[in-house]
Amino acid sequence: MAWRPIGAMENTQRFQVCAAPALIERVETFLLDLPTIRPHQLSMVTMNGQTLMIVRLYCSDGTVGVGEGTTIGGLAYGAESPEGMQLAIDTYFAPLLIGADASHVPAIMARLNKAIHDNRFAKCAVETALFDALGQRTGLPVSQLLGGRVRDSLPVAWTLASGDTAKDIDEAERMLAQRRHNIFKLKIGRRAVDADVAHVAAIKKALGNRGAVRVDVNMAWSELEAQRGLAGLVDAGCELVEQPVACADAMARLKGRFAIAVMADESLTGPASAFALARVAGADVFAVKTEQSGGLRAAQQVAAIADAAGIELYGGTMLEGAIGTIASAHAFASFRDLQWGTELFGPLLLTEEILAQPLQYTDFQLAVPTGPGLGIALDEDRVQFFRRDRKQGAVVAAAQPVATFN
Ligand code: MUC
Ligand code: MG
Repeated sequence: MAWRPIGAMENTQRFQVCAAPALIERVETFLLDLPTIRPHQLSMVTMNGQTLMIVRLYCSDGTVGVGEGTTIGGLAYGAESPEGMQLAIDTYFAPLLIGADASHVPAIMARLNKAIHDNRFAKCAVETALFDALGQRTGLPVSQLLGGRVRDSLPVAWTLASGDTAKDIDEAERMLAQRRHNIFKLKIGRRAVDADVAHVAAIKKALGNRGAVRVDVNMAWSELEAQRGLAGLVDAGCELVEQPVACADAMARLKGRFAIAVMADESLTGPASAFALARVAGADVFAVKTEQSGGLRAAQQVAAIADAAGIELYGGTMLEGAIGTIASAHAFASFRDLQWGTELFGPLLLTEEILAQPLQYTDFQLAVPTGPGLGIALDEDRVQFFRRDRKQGAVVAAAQPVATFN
């Protein structure tokens, strides 16, 4: 596309749009409970559903920005939960947000970071809503507000986590036939190391060169188990192992010992941890997650540290729904390098659609929207239908548990 100067009139209008204050008038939060298409088994929890914490910021210029916070299995994965995020935003974030000029995203985030310790997932949800509103105000997609996109679509891996080898192979075959995914991440770490390695080997043997196979141990192994596990995974044809152990020093000792990439996930809790991990050469690859990083710009900082340290990049997920997934997509689209693609499949794990137009997954890629802000529109009727507060009482009491613990 040829570069053209913006006309004087257009320029003035743009300036006026940005210069006029857009004060945050109201902060709304609510929870959506959505079932998963099948139980999703991780080493520490089995998910039967996902809870999305939605935040909406209503601004005085009429723009409304939306953001999302999710976790995995309530509190099974980290210190924040959807319910906790809602409480934190209503009680502590909202008084700091009301009356602020919503266009000043870094200034608002600096204010939140000064007043509120940690709470990275909730901060990510709020920052997403601020960028969404700013995008609508300026007519720009969030990826442009983050500095500009390097790619318009992102490769998307699928996680095989049914807990059954034959079912996982069938699922992978369906994904390949639909041309939806050809990279597969297997959740392991629940069973004995040898049984897990046999599971991985069977799936890789069935898929051959048609599908790449990676594993996520979610920190379940000791260093000794990891030594045996990594050797077996290499023989099985697995190309990458995600967070085999919890300890960053142990990750560093494992890295480079076997012909398999070692990727950090849980160890990465924002730019400071990324720097610490880079210093001990604790990973070949960073799984950058926007929520775990503390926001979209913090995720960019994690990526910049990786770039500087020669560490490769992967766009991770906290199994976000459509809003969080597309917010991450805008951030990952702005990364200079994304050598290992992404796993932004969260909405596909849920039985219910909450967007007016579903996200576009075609030819193994997710398209990054080009419209203003996040570039998505919610289906308000469906959103209202799945709100937890709408169902309070008998229905909730009879509901399936969202997660079961191992
Ligand atoms: C994780 O640990 O990476 C990402 C994909 C998936 O199935 O679980 C998440 C969490
Ligand atoms: Mg992981």
